[in-house]
Amino acid sequence: MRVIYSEHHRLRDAKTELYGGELVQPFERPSRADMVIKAVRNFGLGEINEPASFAIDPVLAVHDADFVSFLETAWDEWRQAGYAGEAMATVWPARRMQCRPPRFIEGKIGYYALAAETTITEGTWRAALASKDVALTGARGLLDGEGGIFSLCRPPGHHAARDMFGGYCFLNNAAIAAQYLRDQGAERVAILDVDFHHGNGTQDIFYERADVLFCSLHGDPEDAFPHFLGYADETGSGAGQGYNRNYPMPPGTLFSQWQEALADALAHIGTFSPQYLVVSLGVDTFENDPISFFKLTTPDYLTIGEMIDTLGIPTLFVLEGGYDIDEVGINAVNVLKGFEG
Ligand code: Q9C
Ligand code: ZN
Repeated sequence: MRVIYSEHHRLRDAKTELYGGELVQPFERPSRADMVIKAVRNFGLGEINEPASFAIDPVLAVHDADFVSFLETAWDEWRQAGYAGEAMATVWPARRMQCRPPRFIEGKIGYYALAAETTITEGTWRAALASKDVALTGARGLLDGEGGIFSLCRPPGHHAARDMFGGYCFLNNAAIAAQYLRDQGAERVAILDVDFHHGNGTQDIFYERADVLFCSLHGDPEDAFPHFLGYADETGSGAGQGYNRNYPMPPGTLFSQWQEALADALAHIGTFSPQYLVVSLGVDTFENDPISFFKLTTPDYLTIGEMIDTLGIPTLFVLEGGYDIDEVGINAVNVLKGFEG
């Protein structure tokens, strides 16, 4: 399986994340991608290619233009305001307040942020642009006839909504790739999100659409980030009714239960019969993940890949989360091994 990877991910190297009331070293850090590419090389998964550069159009096909301009200039505006730290949201348009972006960066960042943990730093925008190029280059490969591709995206994307960043995400790589596949002629595309967290951004982008099916397995929002989306009764709206499926699961969930949810999602995807499948591949479902509460083990990831492969659909794997630095590479590559197996 071909792997798309860019060293530009290093430009996203935040020093701070607001966690448990403290500023800590971010869980989403460059060494994650180092471990994944190392595991790819050790296993000999396939050729590793640099991404092509795409125009901004495929980004604007899923994200609002004002949001994209915000991301582009946020760091400069923050610095111009004279702040010493990384750009971080501290105020939001809460209930019964005006929901519109104000002029000053402090308010603007709150308008476009869905959470406070994710800072914007000097290289963040360039890294996010490279990450979506990694996803789009993978999508291009599927269109050219490849059966499976791994886009080693960093920063991740599935929490980024049409007009919101957060949860370590800025541009929704999986959504951008799925929309690109549609725009290049595919009639139906499915997105399977196996990251521990609900893919709220991807759900948001496709919620009213019947041409892109979204299925997400994740920690119950009652207990897990992003807390305010991801319930089982969110099934799509308008034309999209029935084309969104959530599988929230409780703390301590073992692979036996998780696997049943995956089997159900795969059966649903099979019925939908998409031309392409995009997998939001997070491995923060791992038993030793520092911020999550499922109990998957390293060999379980092989089984996940094997199960996805039974669909027989050309598949783009897009890296999302996974924060146990020592195991993130082995676990991610196990899914791909299982798929190729
Ligand atoms: N108590 C991704 O995996 N904070 N994002 C969680 C836990 C945010 C995760 C706090 C987690 C975002 C792509
Ligand atoms: Zn996650």
